[in-house]
Parts: sequence; structure tokens; C-alpha cells
Amino acid sequence: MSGNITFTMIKPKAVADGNMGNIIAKITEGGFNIKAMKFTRLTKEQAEKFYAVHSARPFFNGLVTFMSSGPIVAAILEKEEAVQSYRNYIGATNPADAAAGSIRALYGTSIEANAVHGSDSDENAIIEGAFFFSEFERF
Ligand code: IDP
Ligand code: MG
Repeated sequence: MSGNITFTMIKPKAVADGNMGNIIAKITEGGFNIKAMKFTRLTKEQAEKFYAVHSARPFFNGLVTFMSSGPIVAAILEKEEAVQSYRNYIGATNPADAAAGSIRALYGTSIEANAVHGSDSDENAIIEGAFFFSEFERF
């Protein structure tokens, strides 16, 4: 059975481009209920830890530099089958391949600066949510 929680970040470029409000509006329009949200910034060390699963990939160093380059929005979202539903809603990793109208198609500018993160499993959604939020910051 699929869980009802996923985790997202609005990435630094989308925040810098002034699209934070538009993306939050899109998220709620999509029926995702915001359980926790914060405007924050990752240190390089935190970004390395968050993306540790990708540490052997050629894009890892660039990704870590990018993700720690400016403020982000981190959020826990709730919806039925949240992980798969949100991944469908944000679109493919490369905005060029993302379905028209999806968050990445609308606000992503490159495969790296693809506007938002979305968890890839129920297990990772829990781990990633706990990376940013204590139980007292969830509603
Ligand atoms: P996902 O975010 O769609 O789950 P992953 O493969 O988990 O995609 O990659 C994590 C993040 O790493 C992507 O969202 C993107 O920011 C970045 N990334 C993935 N592939 C590339 C690449 O080929 N070049 C540069 N950055 C990439
Ligand atoms: Mg991923």
C-alpha cells in the first residue's frame, strides 16, 4: 500500500527567479496538503548528505554546489499516493522532457535547476522529511 506523504524542495534557482509563490500555489492547486514548510538554506555539507545516494554520479559536485547556492523552500506534502502523484505532477527530471503544465516544465530551466525535488519512495519521503523537520513542526 502506498503512503500519503512526500517531501519536496523548491530549488535555489526557482526561488531566485521569484517563482516560490507560483510553485506553492501550484502545489496546493494539485490537491497536496502542506503538512510542514520552511524557507531555509542548505550548507554544502547538508546538501552532500541529502544527495549522498548520488555521490558517485558525475553531476554530484555541481548539484551540491547548486543546492547550497541560495535559499530553498522545504515542505512535507500529504495526498493519497503522495510520492507517485507528486512525481507525476512535477514532471520528468529534465524540464525539456517534462509534460506541458507540470511544475518542472513551467519553472525548470535545466536538468540541474529543475525547479523542485520530489521523493522517490515512501521510505525516502520519511527520511527526507525528518532531515528538515521535527515532529513539532508538522501539522
Ligand atoms: P529526480 O529529482 O527526478 O528524482 P534524480 O535522478 O534523483 O532525479 O537526480 C537528483 C537531482 O540531480 C535532479 O533533480 C537534478 O537536479 C540533478 N540531476 C539529475 N541528473 C542530472 C544530470 O544529468 N546533470 C545535472 N544534474 C542532474
Ligand atoms: Mg530522485
